[in-house]
Amino acid sequence: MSDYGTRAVVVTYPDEFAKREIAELAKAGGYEVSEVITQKDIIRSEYGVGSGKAQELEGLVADTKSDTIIIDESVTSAQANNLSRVTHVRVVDRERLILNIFAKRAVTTEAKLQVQLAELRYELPRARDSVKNSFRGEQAGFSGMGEYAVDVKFRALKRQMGFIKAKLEKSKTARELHTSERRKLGVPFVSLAGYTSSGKTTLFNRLATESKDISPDLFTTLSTTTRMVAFPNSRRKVLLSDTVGFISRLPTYLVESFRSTLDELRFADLVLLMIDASESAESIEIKLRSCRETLNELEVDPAKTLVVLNKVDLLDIKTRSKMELDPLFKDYSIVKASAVRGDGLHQLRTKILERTDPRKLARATRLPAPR
Ligand SMILES: Nc1nc2c(ncn2[C@@H]2O[C@H](COP(=O)(O)OP(=O)(O)OP(=O)(O)O)[C@@H](O)[C@H]2O)c(=O)[nH]1
Ligand SMILES: [Mg+2]
Repeated sequence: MSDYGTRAVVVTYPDEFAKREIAELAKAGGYEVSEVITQKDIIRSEYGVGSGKAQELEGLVADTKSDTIIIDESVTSAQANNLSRVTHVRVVDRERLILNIFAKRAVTTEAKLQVQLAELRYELPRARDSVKNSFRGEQAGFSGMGEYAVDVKFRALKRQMGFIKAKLEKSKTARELHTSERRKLGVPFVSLAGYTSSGKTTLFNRLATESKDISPDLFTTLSTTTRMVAFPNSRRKVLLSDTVGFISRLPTYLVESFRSTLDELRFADLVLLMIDASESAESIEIKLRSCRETLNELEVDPAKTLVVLNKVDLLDIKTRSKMELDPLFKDYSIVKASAVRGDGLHQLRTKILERTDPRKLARATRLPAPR
């Protein structure tokens, strides 16, 4: 059976942001969403959802002729199997769904390896259950042979992980060499960061005169592209990188698996944090918090960020700014822009030059890092 279904019933938390986001993730995973239902907590022991909800799901799946249930949470394989047994369809959790999207989108060798590593990390804590399942019916208890088989599976997964990590290490070394060569040129590094679909690649294409893929789908970009960017009326240049986007509740191991790609952010002299300003204030707040968390996890110094409030062509920027955006971003240095229409690009270029001025950067590296 393929990993991709066609019609899915989605179970998520009862808030608008969660409902919208999981529906978009499902779409990016190749599913048509037949129904979205909500549940306050999705971490019950037997099925993830409560047993009443599991019964309800059985009927819903049949009525809507769905072949998959997507649970917007990370569940154990035992919970997924239990729910699958009651409802007679495949159960996919949030992490599995994100991994499927990543697997589908990975093009470069490095991205493919990173996805494989993340898959193994996903599987490791579930190995015990999956072995147990394969022993189901063969013996009453789960000891002796069962425990031995778990051990074998664990060791096999660990070995595979070691193998992939070694391969990734090689590409990391090559990348670092490349980076240090570029450092010697004395060209500042600027990296794009932000939530998936905030418009990073659209801005990258504009600034670097490139034509990388953009789309309203989540996780269009999975690998890093770096280009030398020139500025009108200035002899200075910067290296600009576009990379994979963030999402809320991104599992730590996924960030870890993409570490070599995301490390670009840590070494950047300036991080352009893209925000889709056309969304509701509530969404913007959640996404900003989630981006900050991921950047912290990657040890990116907050002082290096410049927020780009993108997609201003879609809103009445004056009213929104005063009422909602300015208070939300009072602690940040911001530029309002439209990567599609071109608004704010002059100001953005000026700020990039200002913030990456070699004299300023040299002074910053002499100062102790802020705590
Ligand atoms: N109206 C409007 N749409 C924009 C703007 N910038 C980007 N978009 C649209 O937003 C969608 C996402 O743009 P991308 O550039 O692919 O976003 P991304 O941040 O690179 O997304 P991932 O690679 O998936 O992380 C596309 O449909 C773009 O056309 C903008 O300034 N205005
Ligand atoms: Mg992109």
